[in-house]
Amino acid sequence: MNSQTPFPAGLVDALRSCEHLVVLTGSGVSAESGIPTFRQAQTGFWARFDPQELATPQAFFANSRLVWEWYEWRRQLITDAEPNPAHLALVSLQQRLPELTLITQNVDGLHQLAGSRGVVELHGNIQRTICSQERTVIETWSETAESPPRCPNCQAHLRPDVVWFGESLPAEAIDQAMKAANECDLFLSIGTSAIVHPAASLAHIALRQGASIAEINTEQTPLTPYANYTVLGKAGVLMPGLLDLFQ
Ligand code: BJW
Repeated sequence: MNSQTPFPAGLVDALRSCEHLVVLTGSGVSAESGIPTFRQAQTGFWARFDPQELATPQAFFANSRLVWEWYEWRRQLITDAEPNPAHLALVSLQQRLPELTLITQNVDGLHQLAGSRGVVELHGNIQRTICSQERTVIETWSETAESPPRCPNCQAHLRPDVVWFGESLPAEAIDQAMKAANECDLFLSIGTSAIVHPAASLAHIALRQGASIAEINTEQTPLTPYANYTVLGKAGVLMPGLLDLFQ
């Protein structure tokens, strides 16, 4: 451990010498932008619902209005949010390390807003809307008193273009993510509870092919016992500090 910083010297060396870095982010990376993490207690009216029970096709089928309105509420929080120092540090890291693959489970688009390139979105994007039947992206629709609104082509309900439990991830995104995990020499997991698969399996793919694993989180996770380096703390504080050491 370097006495001046929370970062183990080995992590800084691994970052300096790595040829292909994979970064996997979860909702903790956006916490300091004011967006509640997925499993953190929601606020106000939404505090009474379990997010894990709302983010399912079954919930949408049973109560599409409730699920749509939950996403409307979250979409508004995200629209009002700005990238934080962790998002910005990842942009700078990519400028210094072009062989960086940024994979995110987040649906908030804040990495792209910060300026990260080639972001692999595993769980979709809350700002896109699709037809729940045809699965095509719908740009405009008539606002009526009905919620959710209807697809202008087939009248089915519209839904957010996100991946719910039990649904497949976008094939291109998961293929890209698995390829990167198979080829990287350092895998950095930031702000994810590491419990949702297949995203959580990516670090294990990297581990099996010989990559080092590093983790930044405010808490230990199921990945911690496998990680070569774990740094506990807030991503928005730690990531700029890590970047400073990587000059
Ligand atoms: C900070 C911080 C700060 C806070 N700084 N850190 C294998 C084993 C077991 C189960 C399965 C398996 N394979 C598939 C499954 C089933 C299922 C699954 O994984 N279930 C688990 C719950 C066990 N997976 C699926 O269904 C996936 N589909 C699939 O695999 O298809 C094939 C298949 C189907 C059926 C059966 C088998 C196979 C789809 C998963 C889709 C996940 N979708 C969601 C919702 C997206 C839309 C939305 O946002 O509403 O994605 S669920 C939710 O979890 C969301 C997140 O992206 C994802 C991960 O959550 P995340 O980001 O880690 O958030 P939190 O809140 O959990 O953690 C935040 C972390 O940040 C914490 O650790 C904090 O400590 C930390 N933190 N502040 C740093 N400032």
